[in-house]
Amino acid sequence: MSETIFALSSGAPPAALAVIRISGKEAGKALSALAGALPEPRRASLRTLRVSRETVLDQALVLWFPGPATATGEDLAELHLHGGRAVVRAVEAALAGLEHAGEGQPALSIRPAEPGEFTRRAFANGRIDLAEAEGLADLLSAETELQRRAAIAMAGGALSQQVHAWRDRVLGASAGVEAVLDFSDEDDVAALPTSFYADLASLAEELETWLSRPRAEALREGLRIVLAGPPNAGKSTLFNALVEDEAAITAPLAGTTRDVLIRAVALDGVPFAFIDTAGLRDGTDDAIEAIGVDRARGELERADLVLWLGPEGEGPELAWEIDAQIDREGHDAKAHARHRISAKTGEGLDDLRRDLVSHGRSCLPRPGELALNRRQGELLSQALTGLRGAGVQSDLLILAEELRTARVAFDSLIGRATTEDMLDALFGRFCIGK
Ligand SMILES: Nc1nc2c(ncn2[C@@H]2O[C@H](COP(=O)(O)OP(=O)(O)OP(=O)(O)O)[C@@H](O)[C@H]2O)c(=O)[nH]1
Ligand SMILES: [Mg+2]
Repeated sequence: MSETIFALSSGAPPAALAVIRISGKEAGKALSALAGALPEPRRASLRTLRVSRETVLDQALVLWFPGPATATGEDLAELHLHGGRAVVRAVEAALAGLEHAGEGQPALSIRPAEPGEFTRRAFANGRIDLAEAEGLADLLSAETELQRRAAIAMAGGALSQQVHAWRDRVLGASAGVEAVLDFSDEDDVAALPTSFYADLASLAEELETWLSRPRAEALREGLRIVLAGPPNAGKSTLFNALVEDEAAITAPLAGTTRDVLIRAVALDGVPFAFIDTAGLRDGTDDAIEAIGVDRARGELERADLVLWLGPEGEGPELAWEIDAQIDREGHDAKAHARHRISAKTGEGLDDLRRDLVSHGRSCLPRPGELALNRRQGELLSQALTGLRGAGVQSDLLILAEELRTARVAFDSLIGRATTEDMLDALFGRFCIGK
């Protein structure tokens, strides 16, 4: 942790500008080794960067942020370079070279940063908590407007504030229990406040509401829409129409699709993952097709929604009944289809898309609404279990223990109690330079 790190924090060169960040105890020394005397803090200054008196690297805007009130909580420097590949490479090489003593320059403890290492330091130094770091990771990978809005709320600490508030309520309840336990040694008969159990119940209800909301993963990965039905139902043709690409092979041959094909598409800013599957049929003597059918069944189980193109009423529960290929002569119409479409002529497709978008909006977090990810959801469930246990407990020692469980879960949620594995997994999601 004591080493100073550096990395390109802007996108891949070439570009107009490239930003290299340097963070750590020796960031100031590294900056002045290249740019001369340290500039005024938090003010952009134009400098000539050099590795030696003769060798000019670039003309750059440099910024100096002395810690600890910085993004990482450490001394931090930024070099805004011309964004050419060779420029970036030369400056990176010069920074890496500072590891060795040079012309009147002692060796520095400096190295290239690992993925997410700047953010990890921000977390280690208490600049952001875990929920905020997760929000930041989502923000950087956000591709749709809905994802961006949810991530920005999380990164801004909205969930963290909520968790702190819940944690304080649990602490208050614990203090009440401790007080009674302390008094019980004396003659005075102490009791829990009259509203004690009602307060716990209302907190538990609040957590339940949060847990019942749509989860962040659906937002991140898109709503899983599986196209299913027997061979030749027209699944791949509809899939291609929905993803607007000839991604899947279609043919009059039954059993054309064997593998599972997934395409992520945003419709009206709502993220979907459309999934084409092998036609469902039993007793095929083609071993590969049989594997495809197994996979298709697996996808049905994981689907958020199934579009059923097979015989009416034979699809999974809650599947949307789709009457496909309605343009075909002698087409046998379904009696109660949610949509009648022809992927060939395009008939009915706009209605289907609109329906998907409005359904998607209803099962994804609403714009700006905080969505829990799996980790956060699990911890909140643990907290809820503790609270529910406490809510029916009259033995004060056990009650205190249940409340402690809830508190520990809240602590883990915001990262007061974490494991290295978990941190590796989270910060590994970031790119280098973040
Ligand atoms: N006229 C008409 N033909 C269609 C339509 N949709 C699909 N087809 C044709 O029906 C045949 C089967 O279509 P696919 O999309 O490959 O069917 P599938 O359900 O993916 O079939 P498998 O992959 O074998 O399970 C192809 O020849 C398509 O061109 C449609 O809306 N109208
Ligand atoms: Mg197919």
